[in-house]
Amino acid sequence: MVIETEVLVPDIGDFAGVEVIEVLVSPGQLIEVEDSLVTLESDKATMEIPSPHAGEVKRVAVRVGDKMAEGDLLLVMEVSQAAVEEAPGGDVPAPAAEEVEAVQAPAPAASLPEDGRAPGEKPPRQEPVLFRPSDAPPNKGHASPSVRRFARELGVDLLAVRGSGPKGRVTRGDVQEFVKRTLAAGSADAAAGALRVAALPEVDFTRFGETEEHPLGRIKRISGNHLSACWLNIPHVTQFDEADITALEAFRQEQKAEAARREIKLTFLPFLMKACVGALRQIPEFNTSLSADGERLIHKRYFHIGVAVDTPQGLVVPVIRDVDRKGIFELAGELAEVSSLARAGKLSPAQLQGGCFSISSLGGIGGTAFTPIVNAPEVAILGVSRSAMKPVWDGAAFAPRLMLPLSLSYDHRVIDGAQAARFTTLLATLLGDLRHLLL
Ligand code: CAO
Repeated sequence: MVIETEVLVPDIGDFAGVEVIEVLVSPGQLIEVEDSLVTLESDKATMEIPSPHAGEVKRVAVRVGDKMAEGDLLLVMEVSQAAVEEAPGGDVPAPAAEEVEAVQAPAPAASLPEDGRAPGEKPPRQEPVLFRPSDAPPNKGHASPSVRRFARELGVDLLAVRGSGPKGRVTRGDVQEFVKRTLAAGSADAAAGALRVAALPEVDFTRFGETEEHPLGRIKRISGNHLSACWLNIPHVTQFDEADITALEAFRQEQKAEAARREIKLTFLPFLMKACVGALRQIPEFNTSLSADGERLIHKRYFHIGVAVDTPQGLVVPVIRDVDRKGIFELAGELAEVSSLARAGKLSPAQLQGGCFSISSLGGIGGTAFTPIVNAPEVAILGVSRSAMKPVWDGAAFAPRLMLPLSLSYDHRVIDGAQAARFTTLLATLLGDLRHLLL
């Protein structure tokens, strides 16, 4: 037989005027024993009032913001008489359909800790947090136990959810909305093939002292985006080595007079470009690009080398074409021309495209090694630092040798570590004795 019964606020300890912060059921809803009906919050604790019966909610007698005490009416339910008889502390109501029996809900786990545990109850198993965007607003993560449980089930970090309830409290709807938004953003990112990366927090530097703001230049903004994309998309490894360029440097010095006659400044870079082409020929994996879907490797039959140029506006990488077909003086002349065009901001888009492999030389400035970022869609880049005279063991004695530090960064999806070590070893051999280029 079905009867109506009242559910009252049970013994909630020495609290009166405890605020209703959530009503978790509505008329017509079918609920089970122990389902949470409302959430009450005192100064010290948040507690949920569980249902003493299974049945249908007929009328809800409270609203958010009401102040409650033990014995106050929460709601009226329609339940089976047998269920009421079995309820703890429940009187047997009269069988009249209209008759309403007051049944106290079982006492809630009084003074629940903020995470919704009953005193003495083991902490809940921590579900992995799946949704925690870095750009989440600062939030204290206040929420009722049922919302906490709900968030835990979905793997949502409450600190990341903006609360729309009173005093910024996170409601069940907030969690649902958050998951919806996160999934939508995630699928948009996935469609765009993007990674979700933590954004850095905005800092008010004026708190620490006087500051001045300048907008980032166009080149810095463009190259910044490109560098970030390369750095995030490519699994980088950097192989370090040293090349003995004692003989090469002597040769360069010998050629300086001829270069001057041609009104060319002969630096070390054209030799390096030639040596790189020699290595690209012998280890062709370095002269490739990975297709956008990552399924195919495109081998190039041409040798265009990008050279990083430091300009007042920022880094640019003009490309010198067909390095394999040009002589050292021609390359030196072209290098001087593109670097001065770059510094004047006058390079054409065509001069910035089509590179197979890049060189970033900081040797004129200093340093012993660095880890350059692969300039996609290329698969490797050579960093060069300042050469230095070092004692090198020749098998019998230490000899003073001019050693050039090499830092080769490569895309590990395309190139294995062994190939990279072979490449720098080969490069060192070629730079050690340019006659090897003829072989
Ligand atoms: N070790 C020792 N000395 C070196 C050297 C090295 N590895 N590389 C260059 N030098 C010397 C040159 O020989 C030259 O000396 P001399 O006048 O006595 O011959 C002097 O340093 C200056 O060279 P340079 O820098 O004018 O010329 P370059 O051909 O070596 O380089 C260019 C040209 C355009 C690459 C360079 O000017 C430049 O812009 N470098 C910076 C690149 C950069 O910013 N890379 C970082 C990018 S972020 O990854």
